[in-house]
Amino acid sequence: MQTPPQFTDTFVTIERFILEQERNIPDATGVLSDILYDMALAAKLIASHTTRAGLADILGSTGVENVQGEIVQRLDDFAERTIYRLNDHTRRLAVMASEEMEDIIPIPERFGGGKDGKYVLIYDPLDGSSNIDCNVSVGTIFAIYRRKSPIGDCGTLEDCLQPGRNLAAAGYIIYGSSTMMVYSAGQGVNGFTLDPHVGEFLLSHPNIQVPAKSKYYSVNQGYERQWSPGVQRYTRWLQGENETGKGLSMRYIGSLVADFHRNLLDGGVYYYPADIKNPAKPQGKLRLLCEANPLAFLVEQAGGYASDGRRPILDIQPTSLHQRVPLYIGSRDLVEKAEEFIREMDSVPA
Ligand code: P6P
Repeated sequence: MQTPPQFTDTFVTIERFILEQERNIPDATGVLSDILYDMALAAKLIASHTTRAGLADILGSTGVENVQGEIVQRLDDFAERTIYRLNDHTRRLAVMASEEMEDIIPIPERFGGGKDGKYVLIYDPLDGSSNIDCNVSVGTIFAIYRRKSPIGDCGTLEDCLQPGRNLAAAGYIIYGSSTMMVYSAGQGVNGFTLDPHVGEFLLSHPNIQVPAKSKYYSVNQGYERQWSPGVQRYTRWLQGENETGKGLSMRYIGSLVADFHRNLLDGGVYYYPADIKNPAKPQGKLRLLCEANPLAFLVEQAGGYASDGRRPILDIQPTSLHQRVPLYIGSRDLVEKAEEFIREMDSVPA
């Protein structure tokens, strides 16, 4: 019987895989590997709570509003604290930034103040957390850069405001029917599934590539009237108003990591367009630094593409920590088609 494609014939833990990949980098010191190990540990700790959210007294919200104006759920508060506490003392980081925190997160002076940290960690501790109470998959997204400021100084905002092209590594964890960690350090994209009985992430999706044939498009069509004419026409094109007369199925979970993960494995496009009628969301809802950039890095490593509708996400020079950006991400041909319609039909930048 053929081995199912999602399983390999040898058990490779994420720790061993990270170590083997490190051996391919001549001047590697192991610091990036250690950060990736710690993200895998954070994933296990967070997963141990997401699977019990309905039972433990962790369900529901804190009643506190975050910098995005969203009510912080207890679970994303736990995820935030877990990632911070795993990384604040390791002397590997110059500085951190989180979707939940308004400003950069300095490394405490008692742990060196970030002066000897080589890397920068930017993360969304629990994306899609508004879905927690109805048991929909949620996810953690992370991006790792090399610092730009000199060793010996504390990390800075400029260390965080780097284009996605500079990423050293990026990944996400999806807490769903199983817990998976998917990451890339620039040598392709690999997926690891958590075996909760042994507490190990095992390689289950080696060398992920976006399929040539797409199955899905993912967008919240409830906002269709607020999109530009080019995006409205693009959506009809995806539905079958095209030379083939064939359309894609629509799948939209409303949890970015879950929608992205499905399209990465099955082929398709996720998009969150600019909202031309809502001054609160002129650039859409998603954040460049902790959502668009890390996923754009991953999708390009997997043969796909990510755009803001006019240019590659990875080429955008960030100007602020929480800046939002329209996002079109997934199969390259579908994302480039969105750019084509926007270029042809939307005179001003989307
Ligand atoms: P809407 C979740 O809040 C999130 O940031 C993404 O995970 C998700 O794709 C999007 O927002 C859903 O937004 O406006 O469609 O509910």
